[in-house]
Amino acid sequence: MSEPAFQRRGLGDVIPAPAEVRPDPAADFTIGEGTAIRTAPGSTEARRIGEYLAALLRPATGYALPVGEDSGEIALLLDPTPDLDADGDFDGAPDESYRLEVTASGVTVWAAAAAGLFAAVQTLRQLLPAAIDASGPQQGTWVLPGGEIVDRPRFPYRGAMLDIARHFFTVAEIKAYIDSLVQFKINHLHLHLTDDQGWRLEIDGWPKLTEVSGGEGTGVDGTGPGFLTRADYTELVGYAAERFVTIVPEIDMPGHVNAAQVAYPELTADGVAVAPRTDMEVGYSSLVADKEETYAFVEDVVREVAALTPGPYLHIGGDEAQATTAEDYRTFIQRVLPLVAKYGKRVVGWHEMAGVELPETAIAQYWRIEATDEGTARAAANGSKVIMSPADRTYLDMKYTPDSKPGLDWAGVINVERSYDWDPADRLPGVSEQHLLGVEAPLWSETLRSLADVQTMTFPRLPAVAEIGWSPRATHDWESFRQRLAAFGPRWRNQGIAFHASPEIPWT
Ligand code: TNX
Repeated sequence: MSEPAFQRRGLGDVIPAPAEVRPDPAADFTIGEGTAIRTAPGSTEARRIGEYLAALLRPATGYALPVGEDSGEIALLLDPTPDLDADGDFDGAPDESYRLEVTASGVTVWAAAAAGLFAAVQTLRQLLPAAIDASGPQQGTWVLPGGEIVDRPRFPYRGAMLDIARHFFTVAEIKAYIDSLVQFKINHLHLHLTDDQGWRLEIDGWPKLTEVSGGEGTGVDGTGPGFLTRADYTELVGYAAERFVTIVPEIDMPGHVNAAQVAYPELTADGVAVAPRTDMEVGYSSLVADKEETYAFVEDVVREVAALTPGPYLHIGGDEAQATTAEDYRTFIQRVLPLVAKYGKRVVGWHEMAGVELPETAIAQYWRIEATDEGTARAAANGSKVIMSPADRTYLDMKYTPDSKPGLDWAGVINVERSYDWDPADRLPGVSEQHLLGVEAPLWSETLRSLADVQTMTFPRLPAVAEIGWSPRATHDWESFRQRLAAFGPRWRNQGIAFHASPEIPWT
């Protein structure tokens, strides 16, 4: 009896679209019983990525897929000589470029750095039939389409954000989220750790932040309790790093601080305790700009978060500070910027922060729906980088349609085409390609209650933002994208990832 054939994939059937694709249908390679994985001699990183690839392929193939340095048809090699990175200048970000060649005798990946091998492995996974993502053995032939891919990212920063303040998600849930994101070459996860309804990271010396404001009854409608211990956070940062994801921690200030003020009344103007809040209102709480207690608190938090975070960034929020006067906002931000620098981190803030003069190392994250923003444009002109997260395109918490659930709709409803059909270099006057660090898709959690909710809002829109961040502009094509996206239906089902079956996509 012959084995049932799986649908053969095309070499370009990948999200994000690779920079260069040269198919050679005469050069298909079939992974078989005896296939082995060979990794760059002497590199523990390459070896680890080889094991990661083997672990992805073993369940569905049922093959042993041994990993070693001596022989193997699938080779993951480090080759520092050819600089595959288009301009090589990525703000010190790791080189994620790679070359992948499939011939009748095997697959070879070359990358200058381990991050590129990891990116190539994500491509390789997508080149196999969807059945590869099944959790148990599948009958069929595992054909990889022949030819060559040369690939590199357009922007060094391609992020997602998860709000664990309005609703807490556990370490296991956040790990699952990371695993779902890296398949689309997302390399930053911004964690919104604090807000009016909850404080989700344990801080040395300030135990009530999490004891009181991370406990039972916190979160929107009181349904999202929980917090990360320092050990939890460290575990997450390590898990992310193994997948070439940088965690960007956010402590939102001077607004969005009700939870902190519930725990520590000395952070309010009159020192009187405030009541916990579980509603969805914004813009009513503020740290006090002219009180020294404020800065003692902020310095302790910044020092601790910086010490726990190996990545270069620390996000200080700065959004929706309607309860802070303009003068106090300026005073506050100008006191906090040097604190972040003192503890060795590069500051990121929502673009309201750009209303204050910033050092050029500071990064502004644009989130609103207006067509212009003076502060962001000025910051860009002064050398600051910008992360593009326009709410009407990238906000994963917006509804897909007026009646879809969960979700909000203040920035409009966002279908897949809307999340795909825009370009970050055209979004704001004064902010063009060279000013951009990249793009990020934030997921706020006011209406989310489970990991399935997180996944449903993320997929299939996150892949659109991921492609905008990675793929060359010249590859941008909605018709091609929706066809490529259609193939993810069975992949997500096999992986147990919930998704919204958007009617725009011709799901297979
Ligand atoms: C605006 S975006 C906020 C958040 C809300 C979100 C809901 C931003 C910087 N602030 O406080 O959760 O809208 O979509």
